[in-house]
Amino acid sequence: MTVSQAERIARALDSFRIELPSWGFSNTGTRFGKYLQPAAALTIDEKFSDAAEVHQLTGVCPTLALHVLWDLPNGAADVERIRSLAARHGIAPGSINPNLFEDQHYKFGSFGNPDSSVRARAVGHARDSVAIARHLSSRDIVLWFADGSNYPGTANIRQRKRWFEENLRTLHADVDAHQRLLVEYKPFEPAFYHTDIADWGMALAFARAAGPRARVLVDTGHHYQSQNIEQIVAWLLAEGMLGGFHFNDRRYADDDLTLGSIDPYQVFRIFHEILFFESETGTRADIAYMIDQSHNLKGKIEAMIQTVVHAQELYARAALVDHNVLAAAQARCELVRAESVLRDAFSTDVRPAIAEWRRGRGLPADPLEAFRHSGYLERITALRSGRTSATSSYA
Ligand code: RM4
Ligand code: MN
Ligand code: MN
Repeated sequence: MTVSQAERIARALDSFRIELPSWGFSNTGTRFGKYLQPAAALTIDEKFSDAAEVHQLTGVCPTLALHVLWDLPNGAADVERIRSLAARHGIAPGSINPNLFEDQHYKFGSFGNPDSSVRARAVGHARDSVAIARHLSSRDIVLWFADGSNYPGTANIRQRKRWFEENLRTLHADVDAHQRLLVEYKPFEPAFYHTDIADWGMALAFARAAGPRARVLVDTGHHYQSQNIEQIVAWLLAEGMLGGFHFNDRRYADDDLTLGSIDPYQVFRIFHEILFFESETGTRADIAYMIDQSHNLKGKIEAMIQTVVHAQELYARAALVDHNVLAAAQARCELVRAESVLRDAFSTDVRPAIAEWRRGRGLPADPLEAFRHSGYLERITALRSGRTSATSSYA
């Protein structure tokens, strides 16, 4: 590793921040059941505490994504409580996630429900979420909809599209100049015939229909098998419409596995497209990098640290791509040379350089080891065990 490579890595990591999900610290499971962990967070206080532990060891996770129903069950009335927890733990509230899929009213949809009173209720909840975000100085409101249908002929797809456009426009009118609406897509589940926002094209069309403060959110687990995700990322960047990511990995469906655990090269290629865009345009892409993982079997905090460390390694490797050599090889159609530029960067062991970067910032060189020796897990296990989980989960 040359000095200039180490500097490139340091520069890249200096500006790479990752948001943690509050729901990733609580007891979640599969649709078949949950294996409860004695150390899992039950309260929002505990979620902030766990996030602070991850941030303290990694130094790059200053924000916590919040789910309105789970973390602010009383809506705006809980804002003060969240504010004081954020101050106490040194973790700022991150993206605000409305919940439009658990309420019994949403059986046939939320923004796309044929019943106008249910649509109004859904928009009302989303507007409350925008207000909560404003009170918490959170920038992004992440919109994920379970809306869809299970059988052919049972839903008017074009009519639902119109309702979505209408409702997104209404919601967008509430968004102030510092906020953004991030529209997430997902091909299937819980709906198994059609999903109202099934792919990036639909999310892009809806974001454009909503208004200028709306962008697309790419959840890396929300694609069909073998989909070229980095091409989607490149297109959204070119269109100025990439707002953020939900990091996770998948083997089969929306598995919510650890980022890069199945296909690290895929994550590397996504990061490469972003960094290539930034160096070509001389601009910084305004992207919110967020984790959306629920660890069923792994220890929650340990898995979160592992994810952050892994994301940093893949980002650092992507930062090693020599864009000048790559552009020249692409222009001359030197295929093997061009591909090798990526492979060489991907094959580089960046861990010593990252450890150095951490040491230089007063962080533990190996956050996972540091966590295992911190005594935090033993402390919270003793404090938290013996209680029964009262939190709901979507899984
Ligand atoms: C979805 C999607 C959303 C998350 C919900 C609970 O699959 O990934 O981001 O909020 O799950
Ligand atoms: Mn997601
Ligand atoms: Mn998901």
